[in-house]
Amino acid sequence: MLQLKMLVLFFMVVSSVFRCSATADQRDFTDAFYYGVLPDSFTWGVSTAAYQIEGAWNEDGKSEHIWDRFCHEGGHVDRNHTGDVACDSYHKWRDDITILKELGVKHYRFSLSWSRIVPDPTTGVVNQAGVDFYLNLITAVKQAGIEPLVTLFHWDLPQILEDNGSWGNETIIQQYKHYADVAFSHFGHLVKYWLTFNEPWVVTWQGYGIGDYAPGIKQPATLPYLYAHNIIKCHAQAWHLYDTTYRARFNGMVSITLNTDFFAPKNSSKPEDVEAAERAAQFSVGWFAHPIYVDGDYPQVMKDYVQRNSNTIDGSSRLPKFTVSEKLFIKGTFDYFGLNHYSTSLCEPADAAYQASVPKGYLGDMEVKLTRDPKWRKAASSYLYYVPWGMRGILNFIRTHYNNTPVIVTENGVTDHNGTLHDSFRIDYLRSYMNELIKAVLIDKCNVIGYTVWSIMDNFEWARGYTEKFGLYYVDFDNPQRPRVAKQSAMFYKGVIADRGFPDPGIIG
Ligand code: GBH
Repeated sequence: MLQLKMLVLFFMVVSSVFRCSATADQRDFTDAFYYGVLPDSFTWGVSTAAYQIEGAWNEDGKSEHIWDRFCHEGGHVDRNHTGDVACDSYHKWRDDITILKELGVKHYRFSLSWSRIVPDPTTGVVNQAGVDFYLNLITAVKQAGIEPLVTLFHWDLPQILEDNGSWGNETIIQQYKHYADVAFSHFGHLVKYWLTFNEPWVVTWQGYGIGDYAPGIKQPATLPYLYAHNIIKCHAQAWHLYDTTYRARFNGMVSITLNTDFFAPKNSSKPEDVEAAERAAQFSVGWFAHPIYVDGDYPQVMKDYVQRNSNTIDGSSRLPKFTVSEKLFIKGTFDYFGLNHYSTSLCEPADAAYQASVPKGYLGDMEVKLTRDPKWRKAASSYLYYVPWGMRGILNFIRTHYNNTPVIVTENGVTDHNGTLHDSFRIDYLRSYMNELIKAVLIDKCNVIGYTVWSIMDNFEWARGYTEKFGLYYVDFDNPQRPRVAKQSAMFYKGVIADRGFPDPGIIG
């Protein structure tokens, strides 16, 4: 018995030593609150996306898209909620302008719905009502003194394209380019910041790998890689189109927004954990960022690991290859780096039990066991652990891996279930994440030029319906008027914007 106790004690001591060393370099990212302000040129904003706020799913010539279908099918979304009405921004966009002005933001990020503008991309006919809706919105945003930051594609693929072979059918590249052309030609004179895609990782992995997002397809070994390949080509086409045809006239910036956790080694004194963290990052953000920001091709470690896990008869890899001319075409197709960041994961090499627990394919190919520290605070969303130092970590990752490209954080925010107006946890989250961003800029010299809160108001949170709320403003989804009501966090963020960050209280006034 005594021996057993000694053994237990021994393991406790050993594991506590490991814990200390595990957080050694993470402690660099957890130092005290830092007072500092950002330059006037830094842009502060809020974010939304078409399907999450607009409603009017079948009005004025809009066609059905994959999220309409997914929601209407039933069985995919909590409580079978849909975006049929959502915040009704299609009709109430003037109310959105009112709260944007109230917050004092410098930019407003929203997305265009392909299905409104080109309802049938196989014919390419433009729907004037869809163009007019966005022209009114963009004009009003500009008149309010706010810069629109426009996402071309935030997940709402026209259903007809899904039925036509989805992102696997190469004709989608010309169809996407045509849609981008329509958007640039109609709105380009008013828009300074463009994004081609929101989170291709989520589109391909959650849509076609694990299938918890529309269209709900579960092919984790093949489709994410095949579809990502064409999405990258679509992105490059749109960027070149802007570069050759519109840049001289409009002088805007075109990029893509990538979502990523910060990937930290579980134990930073173990080289294999450090390596696992790098590999996880290359499989996540690097999958898209390496071709676009580095050399036109996937990260070498990703090519190696997918190859060795492919086990194909002919020895080929499940990861497709770019031709030499495609690489040249893709490399450098950016004007800034769009980053959506919410949380952090801990990394170590995958063991057999972990490999057996994940779907064979993308996740298994990575060979990294991803975990969360149980001590971290959790938001209402299952993936959203509150790890402020991860913001500083991921911004430094981008600085060192992508040549300190200018970054706009295009999303960051936190959830609850009830949408309380007294959202002190959201103030705490945003305050500490923004503070880490300010440290990254002022101490580490990361080239961050903008920050955007997800979201200005509670909205349709995809497979979670209206059960998880991210808003700075509360929306009552039982009230047909959908009034927008400021939470405490809205007034907090307004203050941060007015102060340009966190001025040292010693020098206020
Ligand atoms: C963003 O996605 C979206 O752009 C936005 O529309 C959305 O409303 C917002 O964030 C809040 O969710 O490892 O299987 O648990 C966030 C992207 C979604 C990526 C959840 C990670 C968890 C995948 N994240 N996902 S899983």
